[in-house]
This record gives sequence, structure tokens and C-alpha cells, in this order.
Amino acid sequence: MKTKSIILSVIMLMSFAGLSAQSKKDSNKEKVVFNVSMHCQSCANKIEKNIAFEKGVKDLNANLEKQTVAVTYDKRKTDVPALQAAFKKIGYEATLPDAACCAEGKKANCKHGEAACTPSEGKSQPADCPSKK
Ligand SMILES: [Cu+2]
Repeated sequence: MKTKSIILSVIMLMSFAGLSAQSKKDSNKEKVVFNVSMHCQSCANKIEKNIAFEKGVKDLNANLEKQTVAVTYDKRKTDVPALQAAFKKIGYEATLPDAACCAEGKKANCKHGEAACTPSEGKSQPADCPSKK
């Protein structure tokens, strides 16, 4: 009977170790919100279809209304410049809010607040916009 409870606690300990290994794995997850000028749902769909398969990308959410793309990624496998390059490859400019209007002293004019400054104003439509074809 006692052996059984020892085995049981060993199993429990092992599963705890497994859990902490899992959370350690999650600590490599990083989330970034890019500003991307998307002009229609096709743009958003295109981004979702392409960026989702980029190396290290865990989760992706394109918001057409806010002109933002939230990317959850594994920081051991990719980083912000690599993700930006992936956007560029399919014809979209992905900027970080700080690097866009927030850092240019236009923060006060931003409609969506600091987290989602909209840099798309005055920018031309991406050449690859599917609606143009
Ligand atoms: Cu479009």
C-alpha cells in the first residue's frame, strides 16, 4: 500500500515537472502588435494566411478596423525584424506603434491611443493589395 502511494507521488512530481517545463516553454512566447495598412478584408486574409506560416509564429490576429496585426511568436525562432521582413515580402509595411506616429510626436492626434497609433494616413495603398487586381 505504501509503495503504491510512493509511486503515486512520484508520478505527481513528474507531472509537476512536466507542467513547469511547459510554462518555461511559454516564456519564450512574445506578443507584438504591428500597425499594418490594410485596405480591405482580402488584405487581412492575405496577411493571416501568409504570416501564420512564418517560422516561429504561434498566433496571429489581423484587425482591419484598427489596422493592426497582433503576432504571438516564439522568440527563439524569430524576432520583430524577421516578422517585419515577412510582411514586406507580401507587400505590407509592418510598423511598431512607437516607431510610427507615437515616436514622431503625433501621439496626441492618435485616435486609438498609444497602443494603436495609426500610421497609415498618407500612406499609399500597398502594391500587392488583392483588391487592386
Ligand atoms: Cu486590400
